[in-house]
Amino acid sequence: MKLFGYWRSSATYRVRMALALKGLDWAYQPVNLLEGEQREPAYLEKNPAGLVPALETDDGAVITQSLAIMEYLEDAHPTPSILPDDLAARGHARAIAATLACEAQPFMNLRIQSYLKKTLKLDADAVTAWLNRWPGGAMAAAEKIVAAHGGAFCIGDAPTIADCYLVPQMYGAQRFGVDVSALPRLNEIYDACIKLPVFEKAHPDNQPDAVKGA
Ligand SMILES: N[C@@H](CCC(=O)N[C@@H](CS)C(=O)NCC(=O)O)C(=O)O
Repeated sequence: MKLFGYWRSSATYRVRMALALKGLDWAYQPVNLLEGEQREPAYLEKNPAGLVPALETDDGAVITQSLAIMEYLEDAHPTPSILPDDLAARGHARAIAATLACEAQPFMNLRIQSYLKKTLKLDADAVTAWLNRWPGGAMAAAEKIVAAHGGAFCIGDAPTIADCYLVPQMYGAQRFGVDVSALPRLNEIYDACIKLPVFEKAHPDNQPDAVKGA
């Protein structure tokens, strides 16, 4: 399997975490977002949306969208599962993943940030307020789901797909100045996850294209 991604991309980080939980080997093909490589014709053939990640399977299929990649990994390699056993808990885990994927992260994406700053000419304070309103609001909703259904991790006492979405979202929130101080459960689980050896290789700083001090 080959993962097309970028070291600091939260969506790529999610997939690296799922691959780690499943103990799968994968090759890495960096796509430099700051150089615009995601918009080059060769990459657009793989992912017409011009976004990372994309996963090329051993059969040569290319799957895009982190949620679809996660479901592919779960179907192709069911054990160990990244979903809870209980059906309602599965639903909650997927709800956290979707809340962060659909309602939080898109507002932090490079092209959206670039539009806010360069086209709409919002200053730094206005951008920070925007980020706290939208991703911050979605993260507050995720906090409530976790408070109702979580344990040592987002759902239950083992990491699931929900944690694969939470950790990169918290990492991105710290980078972009989203105030997460009022989200105690998300902070606890983030701290627990980043200490787990299984996730070490997935961390942005440990990718071959990581830029030190960036
Ligand atoms: N919904 C997509 C989001 C992917 C996404 O937003 N990728 C970002 C990096 S985290 C990207 O490639 N941005 C490039 C750009 O904005 O030009 C997924 O979950 O895979």
